[in-house]
Amino acid sequence: EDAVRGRMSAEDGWIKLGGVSEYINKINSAKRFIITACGTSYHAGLLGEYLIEELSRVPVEVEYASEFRYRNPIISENDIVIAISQSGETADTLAAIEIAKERQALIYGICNVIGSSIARATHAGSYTHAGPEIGVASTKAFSTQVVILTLLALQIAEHKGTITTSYLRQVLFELKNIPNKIKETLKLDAQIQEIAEVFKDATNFLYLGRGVNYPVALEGALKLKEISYIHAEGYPAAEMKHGPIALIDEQMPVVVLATNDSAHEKIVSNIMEVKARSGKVIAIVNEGDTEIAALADYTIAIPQTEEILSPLLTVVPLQLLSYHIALMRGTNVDQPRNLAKSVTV
Ligand code: F1P
Repeated sequence: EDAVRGRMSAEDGWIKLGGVSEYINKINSAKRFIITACGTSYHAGLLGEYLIEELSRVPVEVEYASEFRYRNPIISENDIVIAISQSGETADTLAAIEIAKERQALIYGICNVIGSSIARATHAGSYTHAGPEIGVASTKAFSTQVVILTLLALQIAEHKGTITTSYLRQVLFELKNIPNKIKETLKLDAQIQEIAEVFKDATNFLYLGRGVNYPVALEGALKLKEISYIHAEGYPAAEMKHGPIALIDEQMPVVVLATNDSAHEKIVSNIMEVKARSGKVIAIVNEGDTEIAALADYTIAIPQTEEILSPLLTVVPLQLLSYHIALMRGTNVDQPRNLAKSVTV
């Protein structure tokens, strides 16, 4: 709510991100964005690519900062580099910023911790105001990073005229409903706990998503790995047939993000492919989607929303699923082994 409050008004379609006014013309007229981050923040960045390209038609590249920093990336002074970090202290992301700065790009930071090293190293940016992340694994930071990237994409799109005013108003209006819809989604906790009980001893999980829900599939898999130490992979649903399908048998739980209206039929056929190989499907669907509910072994029905905003809801059941499985396996969900809150080396 904080990330939205004070920065937009659904009534008049006006959007203003905090901390960007000085550079607003440069941001609105950027020829290319390069997004760099690590872990969960990288997944938010990948979603940022889908949002910015879809809405504003400006090209976006996304790369792990841990790779970007060690190669010789092509960056020019006309690029805007968006660096995303919850802690604001991740060494790889800081190093990537330094490279981009040497090449005279404008650096836009999206950080949660006020006054952090990354926040200080950037030229402009927005704080996520997610509040302290108590656990090591990022959760609410992801949601707020996505809100900022959505507002940024809408702002550029409005400036470029690539979306209509009525569409802009519709999305902003719905964005204000998202906190309540997240509260509704959190009420599914008991049902998700029951599903966790069924799959807590699984040794592998597959997560599938399309479009804006592909980065959410990656994030769901990462959360499971981070806190319950189960091997999990996220894939674009359509990529399954190019390899991972070989892994599917009755031992393989497959979490399918199935809320995208624009790809409903294709998601149905992905689920049928999994079922034909005896995989166990846990589908995240829109309330009222009886077609997918009839195919899946387990269905988690969440409130309907605008497709581009759906990751703000679909990520929640995946976080809860990882949380309950981790608790049942007796791992420390706040302080997982081998993980640090800020990876400063
Ligand atoms: C990046 C990150 C987190 C992850 C873990 C290790 O941190 O990969 O996403 O959950 O805490 O670090 P940050 O740059 O977003 O602070």
